[in-house]
Amino acid sequence: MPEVTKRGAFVVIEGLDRSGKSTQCTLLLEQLRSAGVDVKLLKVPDRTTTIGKVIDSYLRKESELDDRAIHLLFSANRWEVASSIESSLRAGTLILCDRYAFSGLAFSSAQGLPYTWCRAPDAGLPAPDITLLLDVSPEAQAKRGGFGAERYEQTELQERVRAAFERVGDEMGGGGRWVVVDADAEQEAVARELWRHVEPLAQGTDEPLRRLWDEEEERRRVSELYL
Ligand code: Z5A
Ligand code: MG
Repeated sequence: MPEVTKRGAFVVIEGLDRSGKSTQCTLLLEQLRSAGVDVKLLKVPDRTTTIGKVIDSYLRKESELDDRAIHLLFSANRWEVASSIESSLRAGTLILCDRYAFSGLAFSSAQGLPYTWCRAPDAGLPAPDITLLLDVSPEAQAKRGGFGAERYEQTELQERVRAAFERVGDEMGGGGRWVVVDADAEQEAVARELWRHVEPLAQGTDEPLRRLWDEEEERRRVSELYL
């Protein structure tokens, strides 16, 4: 009998600005490493690639771009790492990702782009085994220091992004693949809650690697054909 080996799990941390994603990713990385887990931390946008540099300049308001053009660049920035995510997972490495396609969907749809249009370029990307959404209230967000000078760092837009994340969560449904975590809590409490969800995946998973939004698209296509 061939030996059955598990693939690494794909864990995504999502949330609004200043919800503590990067802080929690660093804590999770340390905790996973001390548990002997082979883990790689990614962050999107990755501002170091050629596409990432264009995104960085746009976010820092050094250049202007059409809303659809920047959305597609954010997506392309994820496709740049898609095959390496997949090969790392197959090699047994746990991938921890600071933001992912859900940020693209939430931020662009909150700015008025059609929801299904926003989702389309990311369909087919490796799907996370679990997405932990750090839900921060506007009050707690405001206490975490003033917004920086970057684009999107405005209260009214953040409120629309929060509503858009709720829609994404509803669409992702139950089944434990989308988990909302109270990010108003103290850092240590948030870290404990994240660990409770990540620990069961730390040693890998037998689940096949899914593709983002493909199954749903397929169901819709079939129902359109036959109904
Ligand atoms: N964007 C997009 O439009 N489309 C896309 O497809 C993608 C992104 C992927 C830049 O993202 C922008 O790109 C972002 C979305 C958009 N715009 N906004 N808004 P980014 O990921 O590069 O942004 P960032 O610079 O890393 O900021 P951030 O991710 O929003 O922050 P964070 O990582 O969530 O928070 P933090 O750096 O961990 O913590 C913030 C502060 O709060 C810090 O002082 C901590 O010490 C403090 N903190 C953290 N946790 C706590 C708790 N629990 N209590 C109290 N204080 C805390
Ligand atoms: Mg961050």
